[in-house]
Amino acid sequence: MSNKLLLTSVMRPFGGPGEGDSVGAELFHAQVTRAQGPFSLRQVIRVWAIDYLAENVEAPTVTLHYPSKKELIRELRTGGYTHVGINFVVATFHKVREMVPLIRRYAPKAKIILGGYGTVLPDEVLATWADAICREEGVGFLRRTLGEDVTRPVRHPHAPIPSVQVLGFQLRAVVGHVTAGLGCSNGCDFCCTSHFFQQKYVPFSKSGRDVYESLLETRRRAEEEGTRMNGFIVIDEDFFLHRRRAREFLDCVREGGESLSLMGFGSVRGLSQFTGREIAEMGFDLVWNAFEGTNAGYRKQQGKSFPELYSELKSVGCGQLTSMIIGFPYQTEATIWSEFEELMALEPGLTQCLIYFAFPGTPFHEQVIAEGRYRRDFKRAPDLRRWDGFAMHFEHPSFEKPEAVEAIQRAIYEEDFKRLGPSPLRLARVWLTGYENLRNDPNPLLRKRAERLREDVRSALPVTTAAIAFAPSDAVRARARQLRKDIIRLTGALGPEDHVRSAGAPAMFLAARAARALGLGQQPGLLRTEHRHNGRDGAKSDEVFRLQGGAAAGLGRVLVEDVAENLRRFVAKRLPHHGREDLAPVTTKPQPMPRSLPLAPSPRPMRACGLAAEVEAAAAE
Ligand code: B12
Ligand code: SF4
Repeated sequence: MSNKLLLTSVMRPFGGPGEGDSVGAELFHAQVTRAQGPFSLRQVIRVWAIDYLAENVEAPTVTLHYPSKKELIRELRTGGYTHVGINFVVATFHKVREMVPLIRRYAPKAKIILGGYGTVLPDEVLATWADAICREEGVGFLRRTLGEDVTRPVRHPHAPIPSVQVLGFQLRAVVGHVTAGLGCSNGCDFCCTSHFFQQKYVPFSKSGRDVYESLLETRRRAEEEGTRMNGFIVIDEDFFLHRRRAREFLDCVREGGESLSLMGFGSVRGLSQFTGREIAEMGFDLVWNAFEGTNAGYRKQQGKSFPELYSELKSVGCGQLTSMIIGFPYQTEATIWSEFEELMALEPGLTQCLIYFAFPGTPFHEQVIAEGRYRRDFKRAPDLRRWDGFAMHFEHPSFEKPEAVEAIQRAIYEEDFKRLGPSPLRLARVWLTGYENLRNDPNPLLRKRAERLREDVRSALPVTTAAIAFAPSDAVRARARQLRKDIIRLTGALGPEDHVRSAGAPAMFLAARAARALGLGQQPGLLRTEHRHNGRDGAKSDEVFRLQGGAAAGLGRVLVEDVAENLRRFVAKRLPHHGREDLAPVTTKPQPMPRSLPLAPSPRPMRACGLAAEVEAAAAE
């Protein structure tokens, strides 16, 4: 029988009882701008892992990004699949345990393959839920598993996501994506992806030209399909660390003469190898940079000082998403707040604060087990749903109650918002500075950048009106007023469209607040793509707006699903809820990164709880 492959993310809905409220399909809203209410940036991110896999095997393949249980069952029933691959992380392993019995029931002949960073869990926890486990670069693994040619080069898929939605306003443009490589050689003690690949870097793009041309190629395809692509995300743990490749990329951009708009990840160590102007020429408007903690002592923090680096980047219109970690053993409450002050002085456009925690396979995991530092309840039955950076798993020398760290984390997000305000305006301020400094620059590429930044800045005008009306503090209100004045002063008076949008923004704010409070339209929608199947090869660019859920995913269906889910949660809250499983090997035994588990000839036996879930699935039908 020839192979037919289904690749899927875990199922929606997210945020059910016992699940971390950060565990969803969005980066900004769930983790970064979570305290910013309706000002929060909304952008559902598809699971690029399954896009890379689908693009690079020969078998006909379907991908499902964020299906509901019903949608998954429909696909399994009708698809005739020989293999089903699931991407998951540790915090969504409970969803895998719900999905596997469905696969066994509705596609009983299909082999189940688990992949993604959830596979750092040991075989004794995972093996009964899978026929194969991929703990390496997945394209090679999947080709081997399907008996395909493993020597073909890896191709980048056309896998755009919707552009960011602000106050419910969705620009009809998409953002392109390229993963330049996996893993990282910096080897920070807690870092799952670095140790997943044994601190080695696995490049998908060996040259800067490949990165550049892949970006242009995905945009060309979007344009051919009649959709505007107004920026790109480059996934690579530390793009700038690969100096030769990044420099070649810069040469290509210079040669092309067009100002690109990019978001990417860069450590101080990597970024310090380039000047701010070079980073601006490459096209970076936003760089995710790790602040961690002043005394964290990681190699990646070495280079220019934070104030020097940030002011250099801001002066050319490059904003920062700055991530901080709390819960390091050296930190007391006072240390955390003084480090937070340093971070606030940098005025990042976006701030993320996570609690220090340990994934299996990392040196930090080994260390906390050796020191017996896991909290008692985590030793007995760890709640993997909270392996999300928003729960304190350890005893800490300076905090009698570990939960106190979680309270500080909440306070940090709130304080960040109260002081610096909505992120769209913080970023607009940086882009305005870039516009002001570069509009008469002798370098034509940077002058083009200035013009592009001017457009972005003007699109923030409506947000200033909403912020003046609904700011979390007087300081933020004053910032919003000043920004509005400066935008008008530097980029020109409001046109009729600006007036209409600015007048409508407070109403959009209230509508977004109500939808959130009622739990309506907050889940992602299903994106289904077909490859080498039914004459299709991937989704059309404008189909990706469905990911944003709400009206884009079919308002009637979304409302029915949301109301049913709200009711289910209302009932579930009133029932005793445990949610912890006996998964003690995760917190009691050191786990060096286990190896991949190839396909076994016959299915592995299901555990009792798997069968119970199967019965439940049948009942739910
Ligand atoms: C983009 C991203 C997201 C996006 C998209 C989610 C997604 N599932 O892709 C969003 C913002 C939604 C997200 C959310 C979360 N994320 Co996230 N995310 C990432 C990020 C930055 C990039 C992932 C990516 O797209 N890489 C590019 C693709 C091409 O590579 P890849 O994923 O590594 O896939 C390759 C292999 O791993 C393998 N593979 C992967 N899946 C499969 C499946 C099969 C069947 C096979 C055979 C192989 C295979 O093959 C691929 C090709 O080689 C990574 C960090 C990183 N740099 O990898 C974190 C990361 C995956 N996220 C992480 C976490 C913790 C989360 C959250 C729990 C955070 C939170 N606080 O809520 C949520 C969970 C959400 C959810 N529903 O699962 C952790 C996972 C750690 C772990 N061991 O569990 C990571 C590693 C970050 C970190 N360093 O801690 N995330
Ligand atoms: S620099 Fe970032 S990606 Fe690299 S090892 Fe450290 S935490 Fe991981």
